[in-house]
Amino acid sequence: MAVTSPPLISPTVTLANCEDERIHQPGGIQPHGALVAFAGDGTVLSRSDNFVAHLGFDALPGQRLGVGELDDGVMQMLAEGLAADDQWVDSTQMQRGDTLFDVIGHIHKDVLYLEFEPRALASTSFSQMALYAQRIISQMQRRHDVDSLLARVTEEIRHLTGYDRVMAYRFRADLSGEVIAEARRADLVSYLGQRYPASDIPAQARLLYILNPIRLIADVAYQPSRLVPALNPNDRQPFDLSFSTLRSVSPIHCEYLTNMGVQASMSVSIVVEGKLWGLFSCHHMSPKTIAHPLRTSFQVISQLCSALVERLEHNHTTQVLLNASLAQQAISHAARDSEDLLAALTTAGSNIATLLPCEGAAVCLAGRVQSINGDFDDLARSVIERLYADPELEIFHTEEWVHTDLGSPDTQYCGVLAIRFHRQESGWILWFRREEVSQVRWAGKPEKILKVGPSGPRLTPRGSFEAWEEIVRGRSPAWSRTDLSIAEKLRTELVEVSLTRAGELDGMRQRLIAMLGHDLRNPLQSISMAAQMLSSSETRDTELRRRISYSSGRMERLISQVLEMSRLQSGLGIAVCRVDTDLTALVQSIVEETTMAFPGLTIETRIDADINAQVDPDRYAQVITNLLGNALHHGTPGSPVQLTLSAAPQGTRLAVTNRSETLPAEQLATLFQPFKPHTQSNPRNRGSLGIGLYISQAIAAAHEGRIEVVQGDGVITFSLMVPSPSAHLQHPRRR
Ligand code: BLA
Repeated sequence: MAVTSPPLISPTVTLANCEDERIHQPGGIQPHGALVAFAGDGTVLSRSDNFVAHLGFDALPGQRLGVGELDDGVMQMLAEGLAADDQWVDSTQMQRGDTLFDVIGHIHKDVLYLEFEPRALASTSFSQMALYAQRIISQMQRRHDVDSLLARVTEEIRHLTGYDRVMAYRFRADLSGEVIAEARRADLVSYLGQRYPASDIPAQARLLYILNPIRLIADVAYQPSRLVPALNPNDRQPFDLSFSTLRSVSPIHCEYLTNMGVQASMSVSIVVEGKLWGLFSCHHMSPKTIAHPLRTSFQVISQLCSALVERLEHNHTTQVLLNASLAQQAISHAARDSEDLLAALTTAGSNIATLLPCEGAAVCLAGRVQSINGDFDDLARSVIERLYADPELEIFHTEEWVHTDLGSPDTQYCGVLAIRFHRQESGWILWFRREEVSQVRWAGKPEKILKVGPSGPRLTPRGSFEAWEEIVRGRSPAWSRTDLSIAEKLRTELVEVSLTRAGELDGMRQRLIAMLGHDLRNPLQSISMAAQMLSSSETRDTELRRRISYSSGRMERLISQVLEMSRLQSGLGIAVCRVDTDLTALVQSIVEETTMAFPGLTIETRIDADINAQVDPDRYAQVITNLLGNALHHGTPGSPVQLTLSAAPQGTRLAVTNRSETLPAEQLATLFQPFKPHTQSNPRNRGSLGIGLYISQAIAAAHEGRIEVVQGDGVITFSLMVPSPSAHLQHPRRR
């Protein structure tokens, strides 16, 4: 049956289907050798149309080849192959007339292929070559870094093979690549350091180069020899030449090489951890092949090189991970032992900014932000605000964070790596990297040109490879896989620390409630007895009345604080009902009430007139009472307390200032935490639970505001900031 041959390549290769070119089924081979394909029973399925020209006899489909045609060695190799499985590869030599052929056999998808390559005349003595290869190999093992290893190997490969230019080419994360080592003929311009776009080696080619690490183009101007017949009669498919050494290569790639001024090429893959890490690319300015044994040596060198690169990279990663793990252990210890997680993570020495290469970092927890090595508060808040939207997100990284509203462009931090370690308390760690302006030397402007040719529109390789410089802005150095795994490890660790702490806190709460139940019973009983006495005696004992109302009021506050605390810790949050409130009047009335309740206390006020705001008046009052109460209990006795209320377009600010001893940093850091150990030690505040500020901060947060504390010059100021509902918020909302 007549079979029409498929075209040697797909008829059109366009922008869209460039990666679809079936380079493993080109329908033909390069003509510097000949190919014959056999079925499992030893009969010929197909052969290249130059077979007779090379071998002097034909291999007719359906027939077997005999001893008159192939010599004994090849016949024996063929017989062994036909008896073997799919993994079979072998090679031998055959003399026919004046020509010595390398005969290379392999099986792929049930087809046995024999390829005949005439040996170029002036090939070096192979024993000499073997010695040489051995020398290269022993030299390679002495290299301790990837760059110097590849520099050495490219030199040696050029020596071994005689190509005009030998390059080591490494793929980057975006699959563009870079020439990282080069050995070349003195008169050629250097390509070292040049960048080539990913599309220069399309995906299907990269995939094929992992399977078959070696390919050779003897002369880019070749006319392919077709396989006849073109389809395998057994499955009606074109022959799969993935492992053929003579495979006809993509004409687009030949055009590419021609544009580069190259006439012959060879490349050998560098495969690391199963991935195409890079390749050795060899160019020759005139047609060139190298003999099969030499190619095999090159392949062995390249395989060894791959193994060494893998080992060197692995050693490097191991060292980095080991250092990080020591630093991380120190951080975790500090986090476990400290009362204040935020402080533990940001304290100088072993802090999280030392864990990864970065310019600075920030830790956020429960609405507080602590920056390291700079001021990242606003940036951290804006990042979290955006990440917050995705509840599943646990780790995030980018090299191109865009934040036009923050900072001037020259201090831009484009690199952000963030981990979420505490869901309920919105606990995040962020690392920042500054923009790295890089100059990329592309080999020619990396654009593909769509040309309409005889076979329709298709993508063409660029016509010029003259260096074309691009300034890349707005990107930081990339976060490596190692960086990400260090961050992820810390995240897991901190999630665990947070859970343990939550468990401890829960235990503490249980104990507290038990204690309260016990401790409140006695005063309650005595109050009720006193009240009974009062009513029975009908004495107008004002002192007794005042005591009763003071004690019961305090107990009421304690009880409601405990209830609120328990609500907060169960994640129920603080309920607020915001209404239009005359804040000026509200604050004034609370100041008056407090002054009456504590006659010894002087409150100096500066309350701006006519301030209205959307707040929950009861909750707002609760915060003021708490702040004034703190000033009374912790301030220098007898000194006045200042209270100011002011408004700005962004919102309102209420500040309470009192004289006080300077609080140590550790105490300052834990002020807003519940159950602070130092609360109990203050004789003027005995019986306080130390949860007032914790609740006040939660109330502020429920108003989308916050309480801030500053101290200095013997005074301490707590400010309650409540933003106007329209003001832009730069921090995440608590849920
Ligand atoms: C193949 N492209 C290749 C190969 C290399 C490169 C090394 C392997 C074949 C060989 O050994 O020659 C690219 N060669 C380079 C680069 C350097 C080099 C980057 O020396 C740098 C120094 N190429 C294009 C376009 C397309 C394209 C536009 O520029 C497709 C539309 C395709 N390149 C392409 C294809 C192959 C290829 C299809 C596979 C060739 C084959 O194996 O059949």
